[in-house]
Amino acid sequence: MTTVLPGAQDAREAGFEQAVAADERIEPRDWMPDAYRATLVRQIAQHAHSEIIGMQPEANWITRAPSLRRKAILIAKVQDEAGHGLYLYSAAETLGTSREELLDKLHSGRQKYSSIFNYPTLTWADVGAIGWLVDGAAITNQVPLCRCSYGPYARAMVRICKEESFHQRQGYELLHALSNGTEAQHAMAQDAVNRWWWPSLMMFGPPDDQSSHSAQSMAWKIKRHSNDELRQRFVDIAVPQAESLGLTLPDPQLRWNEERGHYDFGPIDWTEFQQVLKGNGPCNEQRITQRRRAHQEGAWVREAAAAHAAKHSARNTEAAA
Ligand code: BYC
Repeated sequence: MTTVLPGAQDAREAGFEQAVAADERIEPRDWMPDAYRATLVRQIAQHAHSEIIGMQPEANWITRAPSLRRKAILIAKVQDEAGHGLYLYSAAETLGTSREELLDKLHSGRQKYSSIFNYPTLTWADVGAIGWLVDGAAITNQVPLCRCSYGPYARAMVRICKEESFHQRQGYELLHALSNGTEAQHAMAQDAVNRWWWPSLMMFGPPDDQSSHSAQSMAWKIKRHSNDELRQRFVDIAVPQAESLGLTLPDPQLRWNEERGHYDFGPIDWTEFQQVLKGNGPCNEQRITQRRRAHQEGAWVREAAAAHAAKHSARNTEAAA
């Protein structure tokens, strides 16, 4: 048992607070408060789960992509999301948890994933709307996480953001092609934007006055901006982009507010958000069932990889001896 000398705990806590205040990174070996660790595990795990569950709605269109070029791009994008999940599970593991434990919590409903992935992808244009709006919202939320106080999470976010930015552009380009195509293609793009706009705004989390974790997470510099600030930033970016796409956003109250220097927008249906979080969204059941099945069917791959690694490690030990 480690004996903590009187005052040592206070000194470690003060060191942590000083490092955060000075914008230094907290690294896995550094002392950190239990609640800071728990908050990071919760957020990083939820983020990792979102990446791998997020593969499902888009993978739905791989076999039906309209051209070889579009198919290759979509396969690469879905594969990138799996990669993001891996970086994030690795970052969470540096906090003393394991990937098995986190996946178990996802599969048993004890940890969440983003609300956005509980909506269906009904047409090919949804692939474009996800890229433009969902990845666009993700980047707006995630770029500040590159400056998060926890080193491994911040570093994982740098690469993720670079890839998300490419994803956002492919979505924009796809929608641009549809919007400027035939009348039916334009209508398909507009319908997808109508369905994805409001759920994308919900991705930023509840309004600030209902966000249970924001104040503490901002004090610890895990989060750098509040949910409402980032949501507003996203709206301000999306409105002119929609105009140049030739598409409208489904909000009659959307208008530029000269005084605030921002776009005003209509009320978000937070009842719908809460319902999706409770498991009652259009696709919650389908997503988690598919995730559990994929995990079960992948058991032999994990076993084979572990056996391969054990064989190599034994060979290396033998060679070293
Ligand atoms: N969905 O106190 P709050 C992506 C929960 S993008 C579900 O504000 P916090 C991708 C929240 O967990 C998506 N749950 O929380 C893109 C908390 O519940 P618990 C993933 C949500 O953590 C394209 C409660 O509501 N991005 O991966 O301070 C393709 C109160 O909220 C949501 C990230 O995860 C939601 N939308 O702020 C593929 C980014 N919003 O835990 C993949 C990292 C809130 O107390 N995460 N809740 O039971 C964050 O930045 C923050 O965690 C959030 C929420 C802004 C999302």
